[in-house]
Amino acid sequence: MAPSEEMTMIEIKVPDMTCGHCVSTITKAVKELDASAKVDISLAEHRVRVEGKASKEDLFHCVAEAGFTPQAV
Ligand SMILES: [Cu+2]
Repeated sequence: MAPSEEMTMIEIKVPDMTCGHCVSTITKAVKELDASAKVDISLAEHRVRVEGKASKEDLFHCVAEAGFTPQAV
């Protein structure tokens, strides 16, 4: 198999993400962590889905640093 960059899909819950401003803050924070990440957020479900190279631990840390409370799904 040819070597390739590993992309993983990580899903977390962020209950204190409550408006469009929170969504843009989190999106920006994740993009700073991994510029190539695909970020898909459902505000209604308080769900953040990230497809990229960051680990779940990195993502939790990043969302917490942005001022939110990440939770495992
Ligand atoms: Cu908000």
